[in-house]
Amino acid sequence: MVAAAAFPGERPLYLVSRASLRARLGRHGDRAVAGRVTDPAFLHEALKGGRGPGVKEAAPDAPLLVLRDDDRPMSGATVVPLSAFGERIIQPAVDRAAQRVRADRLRAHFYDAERVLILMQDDPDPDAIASALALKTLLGRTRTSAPMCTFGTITRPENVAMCKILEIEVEAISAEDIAEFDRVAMVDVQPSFLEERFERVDLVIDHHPMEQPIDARIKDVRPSYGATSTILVEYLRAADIKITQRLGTKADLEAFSYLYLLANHNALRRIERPELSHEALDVLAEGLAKRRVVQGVFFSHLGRVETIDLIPQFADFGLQAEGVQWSVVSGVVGDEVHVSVRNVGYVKSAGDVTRAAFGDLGVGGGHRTMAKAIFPVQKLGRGASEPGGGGVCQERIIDRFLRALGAGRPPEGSPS
Ligand SMILES: [Mn+2]
Repeated sequence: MVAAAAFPGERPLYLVSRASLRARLGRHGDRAVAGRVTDPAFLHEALKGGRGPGVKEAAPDAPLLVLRDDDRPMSGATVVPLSAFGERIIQPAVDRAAQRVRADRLRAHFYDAERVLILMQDDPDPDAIASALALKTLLGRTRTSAPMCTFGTITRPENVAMCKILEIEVEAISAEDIAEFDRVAMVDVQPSFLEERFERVDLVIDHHPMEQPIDARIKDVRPSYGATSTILVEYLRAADIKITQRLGTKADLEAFSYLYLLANHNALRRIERPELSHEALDVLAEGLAKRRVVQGVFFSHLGRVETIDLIPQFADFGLQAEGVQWSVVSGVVGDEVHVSVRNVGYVKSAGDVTRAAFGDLGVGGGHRTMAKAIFPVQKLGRGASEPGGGGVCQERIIDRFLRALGAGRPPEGSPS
């Protein structure tokens, strides 16, 4: 099949190889000519004979669109393979249909529940809160029938402030409270990430890689997604009509949109953090240039820094490097080395590894994903505390950290 038209929006003239197809197109009101579509003489004749002003005047410069089984090029024509219809039209439609089924199934599962527990991790972040809010909306629930809960508490002041502004209530509960709910849903977290044990989990929606198999009635874990709230957006879209009709309040959806933006674009970082001075930028530029990535660990020693804040800030940043699971950033403040450690969350505990690596030199420890060590710079050995000893510091920190991680250190010069 070949279609020709002169201008955008103009109806095409179909050049087809079978008379039956021409008849069918004709019955639908389309213009069609049958013949040998690969024969230049036929094309020439067909375009000249084409009724309608556009084609006649434009021939033989009329644009040709060829639709066929393969995408072999054809001179003077744009070829559209039939498979493109599958990729661009059928596949997205199938995805939407599948998502709608998932959303319906999820809502049916919670339909007759008296009280639903929507559980987040111990220190809920904007992604978790947005996801919980989206789920509450999707289920058409209120604060009372589906409270958003955590076993911990929101610690970051900007997250606390944000909840206040958006009038979002996050309840702190304990393990005993689980019994008061007849359904349990987890967002942005998985049962194995929590210390509390559950008799039954109804739903897990998360984007973190699975540490252990998840025992839940419904699970939707997509590690390729940057945020759990992005998964929830698909659910909300799939259930769109019903939501606007009788579910979720406008305020909830507005708060969700705002949080979703934060979770996905990290806009908060820009708002919450002061501007970097030019001196600080120079320090960061050098730290970036001297970075070492060894076995999935981003190392950078910043040398002398004026503000301690720069070290954890840069450690957060290091974790964004491609293929990196750990970020270890150090700097010298006064006569002490400060080391900030971050990890992606599904590896060994940052606190344990940091303590093992530097605990004997001073203090070291922290949480699962964030840790810190502080010790006198002389403790890193000869040369470390002298001017220009940054390289020595870097090397010793790398050695100690990789040993504690159990990764060992590859011989000099081998690819990292
Ligand atoms: Mn998340």
